[in-house]
Amino acid sequence: MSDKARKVEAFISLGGNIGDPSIAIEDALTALANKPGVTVTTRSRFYRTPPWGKTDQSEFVNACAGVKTTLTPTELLKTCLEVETSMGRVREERWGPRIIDLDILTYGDVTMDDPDLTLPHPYLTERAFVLVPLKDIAPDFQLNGTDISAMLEKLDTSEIVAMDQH
Ligand code: A4P
Ligand code: MG
Repeated sequence: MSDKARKVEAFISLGGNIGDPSIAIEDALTALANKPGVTVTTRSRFYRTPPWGKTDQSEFVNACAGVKTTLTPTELLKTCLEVETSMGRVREERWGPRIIDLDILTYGDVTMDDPDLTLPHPYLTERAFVLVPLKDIAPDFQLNGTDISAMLEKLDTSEIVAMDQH
C-alpha cells in the first residue's frame, strides 16, 4: 500500500483563553504540521467563543483543523499533548483556563473508549465552539446519520463570532 493510501483524515479542535490565543493556535498549527506523520490539510476561520462548561473565565478563541496522518489514534493524541506541553501548557482544573488545548474530534470513522482517548470526542455534538469552526472545513460532516447543520440547530451559536481572516 502506498503512503498516501494509508493516510487517515482526522479533525482536531484548537482553543485557548490565556495570553493571545490566536497566536497560540497559529503556533500549534505550525508545530503540528512539523510533526512526522501529520499533514495539516485544512483550517477553519478563528472564532471568539464564550466559555463553555466553566463559565467564570475569559472568552476563548477556537478553530478546527483537518489533518491527514499515518499515526495511530494514540500516537496522534500523544503528538497533540506534545504540542500542548511544548507551548507551556500546564494541566490544572478541568475545563479551566488554558494557553492551548488540542482535542481529537474524529479519526476516520474509528470509535474507541479507552481511559486516555475517546473517539469521536464525547462532547463534540454539544459544543457550538467546536461545530461552528468544524463546519467551515467539513460542511458535509455527519455523525451517526446526523449532519452538522442539524447538530448546530440545537445549539446557541449567537455569541460565536468569526475573527478577521488569518
Ligand atoms: N482525552 C480523551 N479523549 C480525547 C480526545 N478525543 N482528544 C483525554 C483529546 N484528549 C482526549 O484532557 C484530559 C485528557 O483527555 C487528555 O489527557 C486525554 O488523555 P485535558 O485537555 O488535559 O483536560 P481538560 O481540557 O481540562 O478536560 P477536557 O474534558 O478535555 O476539557 P475540554 O473538553 O478540552 O474542554 N469553552 C470554549 N468556548 N472553548 C474551549 O475551547 N474548552 C474547554 C475545555 C472548556 N470550555 C471551553 C473550551
Ligand atoms: Mg483537551
